[in-house]
Amino acid sequence: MSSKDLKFNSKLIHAGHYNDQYGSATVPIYQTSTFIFENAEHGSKCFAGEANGYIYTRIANPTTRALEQSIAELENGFDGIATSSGMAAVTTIYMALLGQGSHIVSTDAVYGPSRGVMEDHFSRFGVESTYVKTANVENVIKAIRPNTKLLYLESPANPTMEITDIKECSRIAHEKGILVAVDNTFCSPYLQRPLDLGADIVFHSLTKYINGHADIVGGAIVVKDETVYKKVRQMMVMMGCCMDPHQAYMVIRGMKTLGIRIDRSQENAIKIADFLEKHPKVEWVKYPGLKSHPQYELAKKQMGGPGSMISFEIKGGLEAGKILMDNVKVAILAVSLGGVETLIQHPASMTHSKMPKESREKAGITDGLVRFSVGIEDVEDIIGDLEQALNMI
Ligand code: LCS
Repeated sequence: MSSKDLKFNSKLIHAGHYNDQYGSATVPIYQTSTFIFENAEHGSKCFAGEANGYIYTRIANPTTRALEQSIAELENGFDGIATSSGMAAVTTIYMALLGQGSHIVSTDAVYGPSRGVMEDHFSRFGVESTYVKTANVENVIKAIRPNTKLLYLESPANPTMEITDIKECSRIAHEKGILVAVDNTFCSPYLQRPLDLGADIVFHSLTKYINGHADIVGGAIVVKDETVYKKVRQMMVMMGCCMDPHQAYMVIRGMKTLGIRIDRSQENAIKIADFLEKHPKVEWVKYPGLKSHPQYELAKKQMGGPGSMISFEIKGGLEAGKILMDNVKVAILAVSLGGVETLIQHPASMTHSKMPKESREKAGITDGLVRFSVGIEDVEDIIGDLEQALNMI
């Protein structure tokens, strides 16, 4: 039976399996930089693409290929490309699809550096960019120019939790011949599959849910169409931001439990969001599973579940937020997200601190916003921890 016929959790276990000569039950780590050719003729044929065979690990490696193929299968794409980090995935997409005189339209509240590298660096090479609230489709329509080549969406957005209608945005972009790329880091393919909704490219910081154990950084891109895939893959190889085989092994291992980890952290997050929303010291909570979320209905339609990322603000703004962050004992005060451990951080002074204050405020990243990545601990412990820290305010 092909793993393509299996359901999602079974695919996590069986997709992309590499059959080695010893019958290894797991994907072996091919920790090599280069591969031996059978003879000179075989070497030249490998380079010409006329023979099967690995050449050099920056180009491809069996361990990394196993990961790429399994993520491609989970996202229902043509094929995958693993990268050294999530940011390497982001910059590879920009480099492959944009150039001097071209324009990108993007969600304003994206992960800080995904926007920073465009506004501070790609702009030096003549790439134009417009950042809007893509949660309102009208803003996307208005931002499109004749030279727009890419619509870049992050949904839910980091850290505002705003949701963009991927299906409708893809329809609009395709009418104008614009490609659509979606950062699916907050959901993973377990909760959202952008290619099925019409997007052309989906990508991840594997550092987060897919690996899930806060022990590696990594990225992946999955492309729907073969021609675009080849363009993006070639760019990754040229930029040299390949994933190391050991890193790929760690992700393959972590990924097996993606479904059960998300089920558990999401179950916790639903209870925590409810607790926070009812707490007298909390000003507001943004969580796609709460009826108060502005795109609650869209989230229900587009995502398989609300996930386990929560943003909230304490009454008293940043000063009160700092007391909370300094007093939690179960939650860890650290950036990153999507791991088995609960993390708390402050975007305005941490992950999004390089973003100009004005852009931050326009994007809804207020100084008082606290971001909470819910882990798989016992929910009573996380709520008890929040309760005692909130009592310190
Ligand atoms: N996309 C999203 C949505 C992210 O949250 C991150 C990292 C990246 C891309 C980049 O991935 P990386 O290169 O770090 O693997 N987000 C982080 C965050 O919110 N806190 O620390 C890193």
